[in-house]
Amino acid sequence: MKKSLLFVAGLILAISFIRCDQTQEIKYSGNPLFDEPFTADPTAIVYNDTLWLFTGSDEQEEGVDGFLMRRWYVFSTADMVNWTNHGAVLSVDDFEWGSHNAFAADVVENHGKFWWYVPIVHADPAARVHEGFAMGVAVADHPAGPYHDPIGKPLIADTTANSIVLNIDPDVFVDDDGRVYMYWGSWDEVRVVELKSNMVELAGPVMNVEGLDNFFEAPFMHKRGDIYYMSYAAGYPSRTEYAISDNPLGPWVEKGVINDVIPNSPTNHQAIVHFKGNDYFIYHTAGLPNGGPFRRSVCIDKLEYDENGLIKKVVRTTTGVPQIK
Ligand code: FUB
Repeated sequence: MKKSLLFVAGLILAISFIRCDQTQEIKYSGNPLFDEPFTADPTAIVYNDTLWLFTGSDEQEEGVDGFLMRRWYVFSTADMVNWTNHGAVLSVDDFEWGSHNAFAADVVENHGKFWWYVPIVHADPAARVHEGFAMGVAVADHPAGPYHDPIGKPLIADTTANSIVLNIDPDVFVDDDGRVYMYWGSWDEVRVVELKSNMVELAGPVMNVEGLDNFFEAPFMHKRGDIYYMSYAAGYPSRTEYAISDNPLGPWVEKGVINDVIPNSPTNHQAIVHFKGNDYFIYHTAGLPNGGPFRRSVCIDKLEYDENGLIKKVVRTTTGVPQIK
């Protein structure tokens, strides 16, 4: 008994050491945010006066076509200038059912835990009825992890009734009344399903989301006051458009373009976050000197609303956002 306790304690120490070892302080110097690694598909939350940024990782070699994505990173900042890279704390290997393609994910806090929803190609050929992507979840007690898959299976797969051809880009939103919604979509199809409060089970059927004009992929929900904002990649190459509603299930009213198409990258996957009195638009470009459509980098610029609560078009900069004093 004692021996096994010692073994477990040793293991925990070793894991903490590996995690600490990955942690790296970085100074932000404009857009793109980091010189390395290549980061894509950002999402962010605010926790403990800190902005936590979660990204995918573009590992493809220069000049080679196709995504090579196996893991997701965590970064944090208290002032938008001094960042900590907590390392690639989650990978496809953390999901027994998953095989490859660590595409755009989303993290949300609920019940004091951090839930990281990910799309990955299913390892079981029998589960690959369409494009083979499935979406599962990992959970942790802290935004920087460690994360584990609490259920050992995906929540949505090709075999789920009314799922779509390419089940990617999950976006989970916890409303003020505690209800939880998971949106996802690609190739012009958008879906939503309500999740149970335990965050790991579907609470009802998969429903279509209608009314998001030109929808291509990357749905992202945020709420400001009583207005629900659904932003998304529209068309391909994609610009970012958005729609608003007074209900998380719509109907949606189209409100136009937030961000134009980006040079060199047909994707620019956005997230919107409010932090210490400022609103931020987080997205990726291919802006590093050796970047490209499969070697993307996260950028942050200011997001502004007009007096009617409508989002103004983002002005992309290379200088980025100022330090929060
Ligand atoms: O990064 C792979 C895919 O490209 C994402 O899932 C999409 O949102 C697009 O950014």
